[in-house]
Amino acid sequence: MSAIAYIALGSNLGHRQEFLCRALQLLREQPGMEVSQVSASYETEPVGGPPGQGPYLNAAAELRTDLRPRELLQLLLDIEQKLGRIRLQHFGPRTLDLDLLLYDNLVHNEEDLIIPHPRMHERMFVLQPLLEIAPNVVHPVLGRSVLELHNACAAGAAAAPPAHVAHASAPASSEAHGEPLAGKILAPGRELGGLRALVTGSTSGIGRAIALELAAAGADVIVHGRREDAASAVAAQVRAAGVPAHVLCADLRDIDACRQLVQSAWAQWGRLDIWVNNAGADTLTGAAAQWSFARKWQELQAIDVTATMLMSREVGALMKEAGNGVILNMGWDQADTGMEGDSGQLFAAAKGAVMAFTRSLALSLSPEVRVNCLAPGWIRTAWGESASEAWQERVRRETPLQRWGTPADVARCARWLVAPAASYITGQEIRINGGAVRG
Ligand code: PH2
Ligand code: MG
Ligand code: MG
Repeated sequence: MSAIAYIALGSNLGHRQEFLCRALQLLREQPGMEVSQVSASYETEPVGGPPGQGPYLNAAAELRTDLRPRELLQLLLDIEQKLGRIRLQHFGPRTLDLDLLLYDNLVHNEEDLIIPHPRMHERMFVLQPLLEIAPNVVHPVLGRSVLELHNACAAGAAAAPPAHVAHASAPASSEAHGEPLAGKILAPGRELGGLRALVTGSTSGIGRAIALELAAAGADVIVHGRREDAASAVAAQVRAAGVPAHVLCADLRDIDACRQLVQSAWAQWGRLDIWVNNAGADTLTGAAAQWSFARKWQELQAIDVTATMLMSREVGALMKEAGNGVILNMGWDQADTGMEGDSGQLFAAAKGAVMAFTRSLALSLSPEVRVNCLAPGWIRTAWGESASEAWQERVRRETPLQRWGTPADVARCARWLVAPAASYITGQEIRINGGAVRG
């Protein structure tokens, strides 16, 4: 018979998110174990331990398991060992800490295994992530829900310690017990903290907005473009958000360059969690506006379609093997309904292919990797800036929200779709078009 257990994950050494992801992956590989929910990761202030240690990344997970409590504890210890945690110093910095918080309604009190975890109710770094996945679960000793415990802890009114642990040996630490806001959340808006992302075509427009939005959410970002100078300027803006950035240049019309980009990006940080296929051919502005229909199509097919497919497959296979990842593609809101004129024909063919590809790739890469597609409508980028008054009028007329979209409108949606908050969303298209309903 399967039990529901909740665990806390923490890391404050090395690439913290990677340790949390790898621990979850090892749990998923365990027979008789399902990792049924995972919270976002929270950057938290270290509680106790030696001075000068860096902030923790904390998360919580829900497990459905056939393992008995002791077997589960042993598995958690084995995974900590495997991922290199060395218990040198009590409460000292660690690459990975896995704590068993709750196991059904079990109350268990032995020196080396206390359930519920004796300090869970006084630690924001446990309660905040747990709140996301188990707000209504009741603490079997305190008789209060996780939501109630969280609110009490946030208000600084830590609940009385559970009766069954009152006599348990206290940890030899400098931690002040019952200290309000123990392990407070340092950066609540950084739901992508520790995740590594690459955004193709992120030197301008929608791609740049997405790169900066992911950085604002805490992700490390690789900026890709064709030109080093433009990419470096965006990378500097990414770093200004307080996260690492890197630049990779590649001409995506070259299929070898596509593969090379994925491999270099993966090697850069040892893995990638988020890949955004934003790059697209601009056939509307500059010299390209005068190209023949056939030449425009060649360019769109190479960059929007072929590069997206090849890179998604390449990075998707690596992500699937690593056990997690998110891919986001760029479609177009009028691909399904059609739009008159050369551009309508060209974009419908290119972006319709990307949207159809997205659905099949999502099926191929499930359940480890999520694949979705944004379908922007009239977004004011380079072309929108210079479009004629007639176009400006048409955009207003066609758009219930009566304005152009902005790159930031698209980027905010991208930020949500790649985050753990969207963990049940795959194979979907989201139109970001101010409400236009066509067809
Ligand atoms: N774990 C500890 C000690 N202190 N502080 C934070 N913020 N997060 C933790 O996971 C943590 C801690 C001992 O396990
Ligand atoms: Mg701990
Ligand atoms: Mg522990």
